[in-house]
Amino acid sequence: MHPTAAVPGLSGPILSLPPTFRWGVATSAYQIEGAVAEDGRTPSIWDTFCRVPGAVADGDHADVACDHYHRMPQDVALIKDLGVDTYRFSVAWPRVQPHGRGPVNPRGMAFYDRLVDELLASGIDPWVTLYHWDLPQELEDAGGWPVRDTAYRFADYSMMVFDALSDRVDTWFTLNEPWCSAWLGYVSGDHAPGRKDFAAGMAAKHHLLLGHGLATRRMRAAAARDLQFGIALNLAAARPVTDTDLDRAAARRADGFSVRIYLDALRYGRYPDDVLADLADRDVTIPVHDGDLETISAPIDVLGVNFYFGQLFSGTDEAGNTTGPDGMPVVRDVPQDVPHTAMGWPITPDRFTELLLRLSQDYPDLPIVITENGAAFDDTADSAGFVRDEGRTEYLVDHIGAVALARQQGADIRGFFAWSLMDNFEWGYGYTQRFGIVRVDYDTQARTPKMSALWFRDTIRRIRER
Ligand code: IFM
Repeated sequence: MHPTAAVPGLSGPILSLPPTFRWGVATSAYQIEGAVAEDGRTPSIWDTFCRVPGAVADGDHADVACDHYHRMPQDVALIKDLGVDTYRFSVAWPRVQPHGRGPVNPRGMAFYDRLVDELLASGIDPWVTLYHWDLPQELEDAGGWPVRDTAYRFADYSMMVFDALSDRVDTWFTLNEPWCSAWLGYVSGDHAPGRKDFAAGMAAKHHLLLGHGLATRRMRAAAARDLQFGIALNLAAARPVTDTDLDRAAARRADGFSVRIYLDALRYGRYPDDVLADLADRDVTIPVHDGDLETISAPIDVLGVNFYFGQLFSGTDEAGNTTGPDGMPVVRDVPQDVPHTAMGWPITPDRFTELLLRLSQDYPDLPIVITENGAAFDDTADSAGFVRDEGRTEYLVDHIGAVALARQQGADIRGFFAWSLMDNFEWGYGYTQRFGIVRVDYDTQARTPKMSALWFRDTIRRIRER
């Protein structure tokens, strides 16, 4: 840790967080591991997508990324130095079950076995995410998430990991941000596998949730001790830009496709009527079989909330049209006059509090953990590699404060995980965006905690000591 960096003090609502509050850092396999062709790993959809010209900024890929696969013990030591109690990582499906079906790959699984042991030996709780977007390419070749069988393949794979690690891992998240897998992967085509097919995206969404339900049921039934199961969702905080009927309808549609289509299914075993009606207007139906929604709504113990920004929606485009080129109602994300991160994302901590309170009201009796929150900024490192990342630090101060405010108003929020432990491969943005609280020098693979990491460490310590 940089010894001399002056970091902002601790004040405001953050001080109300209890000493028992859980603190962690999060990563995902494809974004940090590298070693994409080692020990029997096969290509995932992201390995393939990265080779598509123009798909990823600068033609980047994650063949090496942060080289975490080879530097894992040092990275665990880094996590320990941050003083967090938990590390949330994901398992690479093509590493542990290279063909997406069939037997376990013992060499791939051994990596996660060692990681879990290293974490526990360092006093850090391992929290596993089973799927953070790296579908084995062979399963995509067989149709990917739009195909029902993929849900069953996911449940089998989940059990494989569960059998290997559940003697030591207490908390299991099935999917990370299924909205991204379905929408960015199959509707907009911005993420792997890069398809642009609305109906396929809706089928993918349903099969992702079905896979979650199948895996959750099977893991819970097999659990030999008390474990926690959950899912991590990126939830839009959608508000109309004005109070007109048109803008309110646009916000309702955005909310329906990003929040309620997931949480109504997961909590109440139903898809919202208004979303089904919107889909019917497009001649799209969700391929629901008898019993699917019951499976999807298998009880969970924790909701992971990933939050980055809130949005304002308008029902008219910039020219004033109310229907788009596809003949569908306009749902326009309106630029906001607030500071933005390097991703161009508006900084809206108040919307975080608003979202958390809304979740507690609409989906009560479900403990929440903030499984991701953080920001990319254009970092400048000094000659020692230290980054005085005031913007990121301020972002964390404001967003952890927003969480504390929601808690004070009754939301049951149990922990906060910074995204991300270290700079990493930011999907379509390649290495152009840095989300880490620890800097990675990609030439040398040196890791240097930034000012935000020091602030995070000091905050955790002070809250625990109170
Ligand atoms: O880097 C991603 C992560 O993989 C999923 N949630 C959002 C982060 C920032 O874009």
